[in-house]
Amino acid sequence: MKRISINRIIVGVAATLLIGALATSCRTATDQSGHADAAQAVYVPPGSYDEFYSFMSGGFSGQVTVMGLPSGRLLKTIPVFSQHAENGWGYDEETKAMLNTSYGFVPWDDSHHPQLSQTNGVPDGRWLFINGNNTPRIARIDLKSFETAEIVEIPLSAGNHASPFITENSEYVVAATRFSVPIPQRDISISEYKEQFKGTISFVRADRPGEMEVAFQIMVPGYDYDLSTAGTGPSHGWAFLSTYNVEQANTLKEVNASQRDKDFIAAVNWKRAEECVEAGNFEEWDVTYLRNVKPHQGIATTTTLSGSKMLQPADCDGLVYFLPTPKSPHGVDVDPTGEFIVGGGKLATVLPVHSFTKMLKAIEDKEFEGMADGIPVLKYDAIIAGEVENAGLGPLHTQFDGRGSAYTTAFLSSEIVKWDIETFTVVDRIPVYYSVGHLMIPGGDSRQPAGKYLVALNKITKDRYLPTGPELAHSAQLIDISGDKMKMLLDFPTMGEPHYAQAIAADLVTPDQIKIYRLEENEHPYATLSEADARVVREGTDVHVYMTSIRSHFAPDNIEGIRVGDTVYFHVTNLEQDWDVPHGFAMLGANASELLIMPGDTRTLVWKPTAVGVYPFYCTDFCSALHQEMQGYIRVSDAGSNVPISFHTGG
Ligand SMILES: [Cu+2]
Repeated sequence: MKRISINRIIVGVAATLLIGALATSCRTATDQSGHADAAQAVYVPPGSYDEFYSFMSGGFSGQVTVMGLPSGRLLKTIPVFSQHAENGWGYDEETKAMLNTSYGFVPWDDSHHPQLSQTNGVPDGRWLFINGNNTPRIARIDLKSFETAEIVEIPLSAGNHASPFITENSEYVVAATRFSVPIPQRDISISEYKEQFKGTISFVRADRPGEMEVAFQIMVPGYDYDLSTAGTGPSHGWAFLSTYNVEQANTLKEVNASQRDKDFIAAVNWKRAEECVEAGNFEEWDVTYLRNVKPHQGIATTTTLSGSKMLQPADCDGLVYFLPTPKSPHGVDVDPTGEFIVGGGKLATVLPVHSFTKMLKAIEDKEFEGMADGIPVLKYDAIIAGEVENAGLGPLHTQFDGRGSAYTTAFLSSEIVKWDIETFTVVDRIPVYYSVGHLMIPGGDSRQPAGKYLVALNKITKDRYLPTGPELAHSAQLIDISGDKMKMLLDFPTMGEPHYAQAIAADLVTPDQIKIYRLEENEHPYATLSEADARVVREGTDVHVYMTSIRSHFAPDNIEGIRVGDTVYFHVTNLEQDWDVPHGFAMLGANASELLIMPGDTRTLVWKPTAVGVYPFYCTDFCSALHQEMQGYIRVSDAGSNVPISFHTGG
């Protein structure tokens, strides 16, 4: 095994800093004269569309934001793993169940890695997946409606970071534990980490809408599994996952998990896994986990799924191999040809590029340097295609332009480094502000990168925008990669920490957009499809208000006969059938968000009046010239009152 000496690190650091400094000073001069060109390049005239949709992880907001490229304009926040007051996600009765987990109702999570569905290794614009990092889950967003349609839990996992990375035809989204834990969970001492803690790699069936489930899981050693990517072309059928902490430290990991020169990239042959599952070569684990599904115009439901097919590498030969990779690798990325597997070692001075062809040969020739928990560790020299020197300090993630170049982020030296995939030599570098994590080229992790723009997703903002107190928006930067030299075009703020992003040509998404929900397709059990059907129905202490909204009134609008102690359900159906005419609904004293109801849809707000009086409700979304008149009253009487139910429908 090649050892990286301290001297080599110091030389590498010095060289990188020198080159970085030179690049910075040259770049500053270029930038000053190039501002007009840059402005032209990102200018989208009023009334025009952006060329790309960019889907940005919302980080600790738990959501996804949609931004146009090249403008950097925020187009929409798609709520996923967190309640969202803007449109009632997770507050109204239709979407609450989407946040159900086996840990109960979880109103917040941390979302990291958006991933577009693919066909033949190319993003197809059908769905976007994203992981819930803290409470392990994967969500599927329907790009016809830009709404979260499905969320499935990952059982036997802790910290779903290496997720969700998609296989070439969206067969699976791949996930893995960041934190190894006792599997199954049990009450044992943390000092038993090395012997008892394990990781799992999960393959979640992704190509059947509404039926996402864990197809099988693989028990792996108790390392930290960080990121993953699927093979493509010749390497289709394989998935690659980066690991750190092969030291299996359980305390002070920043020191104790950084001892060894190399950690591993786990290469998983998932076609082989399918064979072992087919042959019954797995353990049936008794677990339960939840799947939540939200139909268009309907109420989200939660289903409890049970059982996991657990594969043990020792019982399924050829399933997993470890590729030694310096040093605490974070990102793992496969190039568009499917041949090269790039590992970004956070503490490494070179960027190792493994060869898939050499990997297969090393497996065939049994070029193993040892075994780890029954998993063969391949010899580094037998699988390495090349090492990129001076690839920046703290290399993390790599994307590709489809023209033979790769782009790697360097966190410590705050730069994007462009290198040639044939020669493994650096050909350009550009500073970014500051401390870049992920980067994204539209299609840059697929077989067909668009190769025009690169977005740097930066961890630290500092002085890039007007100060807003201690808390600053995170920062993305748009870089033109169409020429030989990278060119900085634009800074734009992001919502939450931008862990990763995906982008796709707008033309692939816009033709299928749903503009309204059709009333005749509304099968919501509490829908009111015409004003004539608007009514108030008492069932014991539950009162159901079947309400309609259309410019510019609600039906019914004046409701009496409600009592303290009742639970009132406002089921509001928006009768509009025009694009972009939502109505809102807010009720004085309601201990929930307002509703925002799209044309043809039904949403429900629950209200428990606690005091007698007359309470107004109103439309919260300015919908017409007479929007302010869109209001009504509810009379609440005391618990023993005989005031009968009555209401007006305007007729
Ligand atoms: Cu309105």
